[in-house]
Amino acid sequence: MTKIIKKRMLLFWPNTANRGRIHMAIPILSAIAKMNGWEVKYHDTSFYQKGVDDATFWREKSGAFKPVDGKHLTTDVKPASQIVPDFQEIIDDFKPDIIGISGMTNDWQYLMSFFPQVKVPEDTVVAFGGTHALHSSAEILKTGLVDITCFGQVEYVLPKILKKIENNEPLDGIPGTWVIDKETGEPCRNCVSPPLSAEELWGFDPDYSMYDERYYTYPFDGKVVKMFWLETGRGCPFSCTYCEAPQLRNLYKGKGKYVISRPIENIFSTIHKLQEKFDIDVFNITNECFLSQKKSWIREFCTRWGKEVKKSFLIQTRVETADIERLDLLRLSNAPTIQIGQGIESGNKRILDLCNRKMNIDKIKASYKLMKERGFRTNAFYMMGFPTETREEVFDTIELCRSVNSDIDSISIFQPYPGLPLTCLAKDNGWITGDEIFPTFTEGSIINQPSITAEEVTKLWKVFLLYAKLPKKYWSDIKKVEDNFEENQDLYQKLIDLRWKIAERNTSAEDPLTVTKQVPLSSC
Ligand code: B12
Ligand code: SF4
Repeated sequence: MTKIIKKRMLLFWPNTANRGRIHMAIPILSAIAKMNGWEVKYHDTSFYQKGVDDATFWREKSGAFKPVDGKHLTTDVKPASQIVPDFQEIIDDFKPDIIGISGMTNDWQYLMSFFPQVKVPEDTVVAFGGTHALHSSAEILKTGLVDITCFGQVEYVLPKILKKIENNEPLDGIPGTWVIDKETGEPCRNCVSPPLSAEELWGFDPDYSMYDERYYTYPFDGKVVKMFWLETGRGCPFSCTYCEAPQLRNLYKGKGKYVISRPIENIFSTIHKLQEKFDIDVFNITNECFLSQKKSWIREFCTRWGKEVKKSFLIQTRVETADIERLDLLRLSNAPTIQIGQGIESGNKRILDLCNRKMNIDKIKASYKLMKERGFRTNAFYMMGFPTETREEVFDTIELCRSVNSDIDSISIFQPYPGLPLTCLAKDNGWITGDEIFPTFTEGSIINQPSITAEEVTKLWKVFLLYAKLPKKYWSDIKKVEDNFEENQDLYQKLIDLRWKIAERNTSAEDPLTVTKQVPLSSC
């Protein structure tokens, strides 16, 4: 019997964090479905107990984020045992024709801890998309729990999937997807979908109607602010060996442009609608390398921001793009605070080369000096626990972190995600099996290598910022905490408190959210 299609889509995000966040892809998927006449419902696991302290907790505890009074944390959290019954109830009540799930690798692994217990009706399509589908679609389909996966740009793919469901047609043959081949019973990859132009990708406003303030209340510089993630471009022109961005770009190699800036008009149309509803304080801009975009685009974006938005914003970029001319273009935005984050990753030349960073340590130092002189708030991203890395090399990174002295620092433990060049290095040497469950960047290492053990990396991560921020006379105390973390909690807390006292003395008393340090502008 032919199924009667009610055109209902349930979107689901197995969020591994113990807090809400605006997901970049969900509002896009929702808008596309609604534009195609579908009814949409959204559900996620943000407010269920995970049993694991999440990244925000650890970043506060380890001295990376200035502690705030806890108001940003959601207290109304349901027990983990409610995840399956709640999800089941939504499916039974809403009766979706399709369940669309988005996930990175961690999200997928978490999903597998409860999704097999959820009873999905035989005729409901389960679609999975997001980073994990890029390289692991065959494994995903082999679980028998997913009917179709999507890799690359969904803006082309989703309307085609929905149309096939409406017409009760089989889901095979859609570019940008994997399905199980009916004849062989094996996962089958279709060709990549044609790359879309900026106008096609952002030809509509994402749908944020599913979010309440729990999703955008965030700690920022010791305060609680309304922070919203905003996409202003997609793709990165660089090829670091620990990152998936090059894989996405290579997907479209020879077929068209993947590194692409969002049309300015569309960005501001979205911002104005967002401000009417949410009145955001800080925009966290998602663009892998903001200042690598064309100068004319940056100038127009910042000029309009200065006239129409005037709110604080955060960007990420690379050392080689943060030159005086581009930094001064940012000033056109009249933003109270502009935070610039750069991936530094390592203070050791061998490790930087292993990561294919093509970066010079003196230039990194000069770049942070320049950004500070010109009044920007800085964030520096470091990583540790790379394959072949030694303790001495991690200490080169600690020394660089001391001398860069960024306003905030994010230290992450390298995770060997599927398909990355550095993952192959670890696997080829037998330091991972490839079947491990991935911790977050703040939980621990899973690489069992001779140069530094996983346990040593995890212990050193917890005190990295103490080594980097405190005078060296405290290093023997820090080593005590490193060697026996559990039994030295009081000492740890004292050292963390001291870290913030020293930071206060080193920085100005000005409120970074309301005061912009005035710096002379060059000739832009
Ligand atoms: C921005 C970003 C973040 C932001 C997220 C901002 C936000 N509010 O969503 C922040 C900083 C919070 C973040 C956190 C993390 N991130 Co991150 N992040 C990125 C980044 C740079 C861009 C992702 C993005 O939003 N792109 C824009 C959206 C629109 O694109 P998209 O997600 O690819 O979705 C498209 C398609 O995949 C598809 N699609 C997506 N979902 C679905 C679902 C269905 C059903 C369908 C059909 C299609 C579909 O449609 C979308 C539109 O075309 C990527 C690198 C990259 N270039 O992808 C890393 C990346 C995704 N992050 C990564 C990781 C590991 C993390 C962390 C887990 C790190 C950690 N702390 O341990 C955390 C997650 C913490 C958590 N659980 O909340 C890894 C993932 C690796 C992997 N194999 O899983 C990446 C790839 C970076 C890397 N290391 O290479 N991240
Ligand atoms: S510059 Fe950043 S986004 Fe680009 S490849 Fe390197 S780590 Fe990934």
